[in-house]
Amino acid sequence: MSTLPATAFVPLQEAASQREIFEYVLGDTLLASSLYANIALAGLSILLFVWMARGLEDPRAKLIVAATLVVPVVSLASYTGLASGLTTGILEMPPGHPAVDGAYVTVGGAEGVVSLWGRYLTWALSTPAILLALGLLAGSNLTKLFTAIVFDIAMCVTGLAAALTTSSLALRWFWFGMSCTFFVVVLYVLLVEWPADAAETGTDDVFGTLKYLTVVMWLAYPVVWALGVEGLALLPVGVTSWAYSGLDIVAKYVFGFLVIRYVADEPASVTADAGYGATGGVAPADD
Ligand code: RET
Repeated sequence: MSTLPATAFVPLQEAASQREIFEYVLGDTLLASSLYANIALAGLSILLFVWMARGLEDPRAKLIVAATLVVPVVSLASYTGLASGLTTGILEMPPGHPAVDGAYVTVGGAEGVVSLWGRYLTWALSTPAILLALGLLAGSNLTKLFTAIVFDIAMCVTGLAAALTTSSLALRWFWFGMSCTFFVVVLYVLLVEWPADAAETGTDDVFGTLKYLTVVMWLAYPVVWALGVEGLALLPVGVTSWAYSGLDIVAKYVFGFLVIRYVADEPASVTADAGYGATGGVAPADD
């Protein structure tokens, strides 16, 4: 008969079930309200935006509205996933992470940080829609639209990698740095390329407002990541979550309201020309 060494019986960390996480979230009023408030606001925004855009005829104006509508639609699904425990997890941080001595919680059999990782995943769907609406308003060409959107998706996916990496603290920050580098490309298009296009298109007034709103709000997201539970752990999970939720309210719903109000009031400045339906905005070849 062989005897196993005592270490073989050290209990392994168990994963918390979705139900345990769902109940944990409900029990933390600050955290729960940061999620449920956004579910309600996303639903109301969808209804309001559809109502505001009723009667629009032009296909390009409708495309801007459709892109803007994607944002609360994705948000509704995103926050439902977070609140239900489907896209929220309890993650054990790598050695040396500041949360280990303070921000750890025990949920079911798991001990770690409450990670609302579904946010980063769904940003990869909602932020391209925001950029599509902005680019169309500015009168961007396809090259700039593609560049902004691809680097934006890369920013979100590497942000997700930063949040989910548990092997090494240095690697978490390496992913964070990579995500910030991709963000710089998005900022360049927003601050340099599209303002020039908007001036030519004649939408520079509304684009100027939306550009500042977007740049100021978006810059705060990496700051919240760095200060929140997943970064330096200076903010507790409920405050981190509310910081993102508050930014989302302005960057998604207030933003969407301003876009649709402009398109509904002045559809002429964003109207498609005759070739739009046939070419989708791509110039036909000469031959
Ligand atoms: C992360 C962490 C890694 C570094 C950077 C980030 C930037 C996130 C941004 C998110 C914007 C989200 C919006 C959502 C609306 O639906 C991923 C936080 C640069 C800019 C506007």
